Amino acid sequence: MGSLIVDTPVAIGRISDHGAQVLQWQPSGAEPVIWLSSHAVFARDVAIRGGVPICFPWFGAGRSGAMSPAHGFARLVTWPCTATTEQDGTVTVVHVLTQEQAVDPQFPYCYRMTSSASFGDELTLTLLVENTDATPFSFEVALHTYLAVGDASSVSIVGLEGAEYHDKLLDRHVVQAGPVTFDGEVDRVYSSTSDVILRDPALARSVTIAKSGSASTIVWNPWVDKSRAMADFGDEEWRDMVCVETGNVGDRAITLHPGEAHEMKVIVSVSSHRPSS
Ligand code: TA6
Repeated sequence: MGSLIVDTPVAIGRISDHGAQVLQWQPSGAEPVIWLSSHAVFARDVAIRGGVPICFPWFGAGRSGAMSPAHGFARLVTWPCTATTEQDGTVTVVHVLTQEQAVDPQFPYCYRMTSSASFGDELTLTLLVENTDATPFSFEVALHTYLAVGDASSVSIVGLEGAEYHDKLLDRHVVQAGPVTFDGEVDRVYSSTSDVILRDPALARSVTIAKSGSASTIVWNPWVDKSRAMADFGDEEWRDMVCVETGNVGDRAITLHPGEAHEMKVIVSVSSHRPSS
């Protein structure tokens, strides 16, 4: 399970061939922006807890609720790394996955997924899905981004005001009023194409998640009980992270006809509120 380390004057980063999963990103002068559990397990067929897992071809248990493994197979397999380039301190790493490396009877199609991760003063992740089959297929996809925060109970997310979301805990559809804040477990799928900003007063910074090709934003924090129930998640680590995920899930799933492709992109950037020393 190889991984590539990025260390330039512009940024530090790390990406694993396992799932083509970003594990670390820290632009120069900033605290780490991507969170990785200290209890993460690195093994075949195991999802790495943290970073930016790629969920494909379904999200969670899928629209039927019966799909397994959770969040699909793409994050559980080794993706061939096809290119690594560097320009002015920004390093871009490309991985490609096809049915040659990963196939599942629940998704019996020919496909090509190209993941591009650029580690610079911003983190730019691009996911291109191509239908290389002779028949149409539908899929869900998400970049399940774990953001490092100073204290989840004090962060707020702006940009989702007025958006409808499926509250997975209550199994109800609700309209978001005001910023998203956390005083317990949160697990919501928003129908939104908007960029969002996570405000983190404990780290005196804001993290912007700008996106294209995505109609779903998923927000998750497991809080205390669920953190304690997960073996690969520290009991108190819920305070150190918030997931703001970029995807197309549920009724926003994508259908591609033969030869068609869909691109989803997210650009993560950080701005400090500390008075300049
Ligand atoms: O993105 C939120 C979510 O779907 C939650 O329901 C929770 O299951 C989380 O993903 C983590 O899923 P995982 O399979 O990585 O443990």
